[in-house]
Amino acid sequence: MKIGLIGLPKSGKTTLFNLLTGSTVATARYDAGRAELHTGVARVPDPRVDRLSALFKPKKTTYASFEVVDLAGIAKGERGGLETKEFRNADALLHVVRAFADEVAGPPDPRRDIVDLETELILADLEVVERRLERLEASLRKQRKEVEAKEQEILRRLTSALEAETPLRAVELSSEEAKAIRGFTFLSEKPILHCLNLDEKAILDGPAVVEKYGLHEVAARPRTRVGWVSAVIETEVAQLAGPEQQAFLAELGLKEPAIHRVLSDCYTLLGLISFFTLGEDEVRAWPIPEGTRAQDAADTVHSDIARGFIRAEVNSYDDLVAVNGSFADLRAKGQLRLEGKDYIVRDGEVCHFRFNVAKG
Ligand SMILES: Nc1nc2c(ncn2[C@@H]2O[C@H](COP(=O)(O)OP(=O)(O)O)[C@@H](O)[C@H]2O)c(=O)[nH]1
Ligand SMILES: [Mg+2]
Repeated sequence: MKIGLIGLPKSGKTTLFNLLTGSTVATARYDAGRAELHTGVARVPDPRVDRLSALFKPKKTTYASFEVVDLAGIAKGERGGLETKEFRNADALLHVVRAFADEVAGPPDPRRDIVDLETELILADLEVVERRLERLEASLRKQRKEVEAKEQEILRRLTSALEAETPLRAVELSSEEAKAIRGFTFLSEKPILHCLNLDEKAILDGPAVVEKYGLHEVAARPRTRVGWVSAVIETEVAQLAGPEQQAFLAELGLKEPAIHRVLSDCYTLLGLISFFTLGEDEVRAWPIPEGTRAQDAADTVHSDIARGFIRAEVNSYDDLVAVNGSFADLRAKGQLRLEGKDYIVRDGEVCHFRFNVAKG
């Protein structure tokens, strides 16, 4: 899974990238801020993983993670920059929106910046659709092919949506239609998190950004979330640990680092849930799309386990914690279930896969 950071130059993308991935890429106060491309891995904090790790004391603890790409800033009318394959390959977009005053760019206007970015995404998609429609028309004039006629029909629908300034993520498509257009990797189809980057002095406005900046309509759109962070102060928070960090957070009026929420927002936006595997070697959270079958969940661990899948031993996180990690107790209480390959794994379940590896 891959998240693409997007937004105007100087909105705080690289600052947020460093926070998300624990990197230390230089942020740009004065340069053009455009010739950049960094990738890193963000760990998704999960108190359940911490608890399981404390119970089972494995050699290694692995959190769910996703890849983050920090790209060049995209200013209004600069959608050429959206053509990079990193944008196209992203599973979701994290739009960093400046909500702090900047001496050059002036007072912030998050609503304007959100509308402008969405417009760029929509126009970029419209160009792709129109180009394809021209070719389809030419081809259909020569010879009518059913597949192409069908594609033309779908693309015409998309054109009217885009012309009405509706992002494609808000257009309802059948799974067949969605499949037919997947290859285009439309930008306005990707789920998006508009993350307002607040001035450190305004951090307590965080929970009220939707009201303060008039973003109700934006927040209500499908596969769209509005969140917030104050990237510079969060960088200071991240440099502290334990009681010192707690004390600093309390001083700021925060319960936990805001970046934790940004990470779980991204996770939710991607439609991901976690299942856990436990062992002496490793306690690990695995991200899977909601609605994943047990055999496909096994495949994220190892393709051999999926191929030789027999059964999954499944229990809930809560049940396991309630008996302090004793599988004997779980079994005695009938809370350890055996499930087949089509079982739909739910968030927070612990899975142990039984499999055999066929020879030959
Ligand atoms: N006051 C304030 N300044 C910020 C914040 N986040 C980023 N900046 C500043 O904005 C400038 C540009 O940040 P950078 O992360 O390089 O932006 P990018 O061009 O979007 O990658 C830097 O000087 C940052 O210190 C913030 O939350 N508050
Ligand atoms: Mg940058």
